[in-house]
Amino acid sequence: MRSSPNIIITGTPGVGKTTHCEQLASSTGLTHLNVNKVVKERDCEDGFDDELNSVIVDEDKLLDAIEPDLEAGGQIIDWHACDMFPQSLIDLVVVIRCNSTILYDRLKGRGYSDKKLDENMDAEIMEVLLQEARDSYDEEIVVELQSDDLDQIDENLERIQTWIENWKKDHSEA
Ligand code: DAT
Repeated sequence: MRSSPNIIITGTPGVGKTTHCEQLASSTGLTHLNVNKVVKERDCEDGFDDELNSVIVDEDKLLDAIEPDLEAGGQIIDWHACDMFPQSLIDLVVVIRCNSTILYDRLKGRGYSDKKLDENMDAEIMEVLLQEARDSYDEEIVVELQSDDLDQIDENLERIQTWIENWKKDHSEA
């Protein structure tokens, strides 16, 4: 039994996942599980996609690496995919969304190649991550939150913090 929930914060690159995760971790004491870092540190790479200029992840290795942490609970998973995590270990899935003009500027600012930029813009416009979340988890635990400006970050963090407090109350009474 987990005494603290596991939360996935997912979405297209650039929407604000890491920004949300870092602030949530510092305000709640939960752990920011940055999957990018785990992949590098725990040797979960399975080659490199030259066209997309990004690492290919060995998902089995990644799961093996983080499963004990998920079983312990209190993890905020920061990753641009969500369908690989076992349903039984996930309590909330937050899909962060961003207006496409704003997202374009953020990704351009990161120096993404045109191909990578196009792929990510298409993914956001086609709601790929939202669909993946809805296909992979019960609809009651999937929440879509907008992250175009700083006020929305504050609103989102407040909502998630309240949800965490309620989850902990509900699960301490059992
Ligand atoms: P991700 O982890 O999804 O790739 P990020 O947290 O690194 O995204 O954010 C990308 C950039 O956009 C970063 O410079 C912070 C900025 N940003 C994110 N969410 C924002 C928001 N709601 N308002 C203003 N800037 C935001």
